[in-house]
Amino acid sequence: MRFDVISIFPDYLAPLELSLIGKAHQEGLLELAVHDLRDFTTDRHRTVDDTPYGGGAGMVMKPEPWAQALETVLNLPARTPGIAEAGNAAEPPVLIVPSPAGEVFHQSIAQELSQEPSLVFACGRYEGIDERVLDWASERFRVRPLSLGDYVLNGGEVAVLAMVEAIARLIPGVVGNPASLVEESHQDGLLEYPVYTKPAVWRGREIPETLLSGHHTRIARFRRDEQLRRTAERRPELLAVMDQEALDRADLEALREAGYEQ
Ligand code: 6GU
Repeated sequence: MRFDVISIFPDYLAPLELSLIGKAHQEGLLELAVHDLRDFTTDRHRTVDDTPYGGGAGMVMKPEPWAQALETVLNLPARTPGIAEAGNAAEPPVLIVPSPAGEVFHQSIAQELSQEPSLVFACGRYEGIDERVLDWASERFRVRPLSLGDYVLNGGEVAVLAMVEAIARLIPGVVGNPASLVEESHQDGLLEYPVYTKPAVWRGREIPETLLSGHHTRIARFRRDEQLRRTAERRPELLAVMDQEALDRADLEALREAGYEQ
């Protein structure tokens, strides 16, 4: 899978060379290139912004450097062969535009995007990119404006770090133990259960005794109850949208005990 990121702050994306994602890049499990938008300007000052038509505060990103950058990325050599390559070969690549005005990014979107052979990220700064770029790009890419949530960042770079990490870790081989992907928050619509390690008593605090029982069925039930309790307490809206078929009698009992009324 290939990732291309276009930004006026390419150094902002340096953390992608660290940890599991960096290792996956080194090992060739994914291709990653960061492009400086200013390399696609033609004036002496490498200008990427200008004042907004209609007036108002702030600056807007000029369209032409974006078109030059996006055309260049479209013509880059083929990505690393990936699992989804054959199935998606005919489709235009996905262009992700991080924006607080986008659709909210979610584990299911990460899952979907991890199946793509190629993802391009266009990091806007200032008040945003001239809207005509998105219109022009929609004839060459499948454009996805995506937001991290309902708060405002100064630009798309931090959002791209989060999205690339969420997507890349779903690529087979990037995370060492694939089982650890299955038992995580949001994978089954519930928050994760709490975890403990040695010592069994730490500063006077014990671990839940079920975890010492060696009784796998009871441990699984304990963890499931903790997931339900936490989700009811912290994110009740997740339970409200959950497929009710996914809850058995023991689950409903745990929710009642947690004081969750549906
Ligand atoms: Cl994707 N971009 C910006 N600039 N701000 C955000 C965001 C994205 N998601 C939440 N806030």
